[in-house]
Amino acid sequence: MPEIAALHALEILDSRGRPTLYCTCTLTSGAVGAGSIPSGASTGRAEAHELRDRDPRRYRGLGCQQAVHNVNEVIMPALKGLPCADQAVLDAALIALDGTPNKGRLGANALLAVSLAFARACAADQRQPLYAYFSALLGDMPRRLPRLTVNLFSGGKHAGGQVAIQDVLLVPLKPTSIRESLAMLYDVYQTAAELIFERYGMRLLTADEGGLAPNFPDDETMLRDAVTAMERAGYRPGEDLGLAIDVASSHFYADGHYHLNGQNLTGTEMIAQIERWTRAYPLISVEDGLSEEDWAHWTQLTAALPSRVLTLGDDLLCTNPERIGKAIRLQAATALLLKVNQIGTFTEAAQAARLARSAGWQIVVSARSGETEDNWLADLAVGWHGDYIKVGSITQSERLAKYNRLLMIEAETGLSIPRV
Ligand code: 2PG
Ligand code: MG
Repeated sequence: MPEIAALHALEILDSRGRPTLYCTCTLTSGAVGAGSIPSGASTGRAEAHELRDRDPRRYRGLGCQQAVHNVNEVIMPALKGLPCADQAVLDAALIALDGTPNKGRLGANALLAVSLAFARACAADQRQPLYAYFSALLGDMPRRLPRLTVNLFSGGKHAGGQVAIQDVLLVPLKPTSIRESLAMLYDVYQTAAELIFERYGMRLLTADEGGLAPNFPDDETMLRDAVTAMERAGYRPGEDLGLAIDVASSHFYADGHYHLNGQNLTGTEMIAQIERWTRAYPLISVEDGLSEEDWAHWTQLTAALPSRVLTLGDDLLCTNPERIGKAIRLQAATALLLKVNQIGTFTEAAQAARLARSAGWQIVVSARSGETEDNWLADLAVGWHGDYIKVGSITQSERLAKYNRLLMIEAETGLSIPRV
């Protein structure tokens, strides 16, 4: 049974230059694991608490020194020597030590950094790849590779709000390998960059996750330009490639209305708008089409969308088993966006994944807009048989680290992406 010999956290910087945590875990067997954790910008209100120092003189309040202190001075002494039969025992100890419903005392960032470093140390101890360790947490074996969903255009909180919709993503439908998917995506991304230069005079300047972010005149133009880029690159929209959108509408919802392109839409009007988009464009998934507390309309949206289109909950669900349970009861979604740092430990995220599967939902394993060069998300998506993975654009090393890891897993396992 592994025992923790040492835990050590360090404040490092993420892809936006903001502090985050890197943590190392050493087991008494000598096995060592380490990892770093991401951070969101368009966060859901129900997310577990990310502990920041709030000292405006340092990193504008975003420092993580307190969270580092919590790992090194609170969690380490409490867990040192604790026999950890498995991930569930470790995570339960972390949750008990924190003692709050939202990880508000020690910080979800402190807890997840430890949960991740321990997972890597156990995988090393058992001499297995991280994806195999993750799949064992679900009592399963890796079976498939996830389909890629890759940011093409960005707006909202990831691009200074020039349009309301946060992300338009490309989804390769034909390829059954990561290798072919990436080659296709590169083609379309570069074609789109040329198109954007031609139409908006904007060079290849990118948003937080590498999406192109010109001054689109309105939201729908993002969808239209995405289809044009696909066609110009020689692909058939809806056959070779589809589209996904992260509407992130909690962030433009106020006073019971959706403030989209100068209009004030009611929930019913917003649903009609989205439904129209799904008919006009090759959409396969709509994430956060409605605000995080607009539960009644979510049920109507799920009923209104054609079955080929996922009603995907991010801010709505926050990878939180209680909220997922409620959404299942209300038939308010058909897919879970899984972000481990929204809940804080791998054990709770696994519970969220199991629950989603039990309802027949699909799972999209997702990165955050603030990422590091760590690549554990690729292992997680394979280990938990994510139907999709969402990492950002095909640019910037913190994104490519995950695609490159998927390429390595693909070569090592011979697994493929199931045909649509
Ligand atoms: C999202 C994510 C990733 P953030 O909204 O789905 O795109 O953004 O990490 O900023 O919450
Ligand atoms: Mg989202």
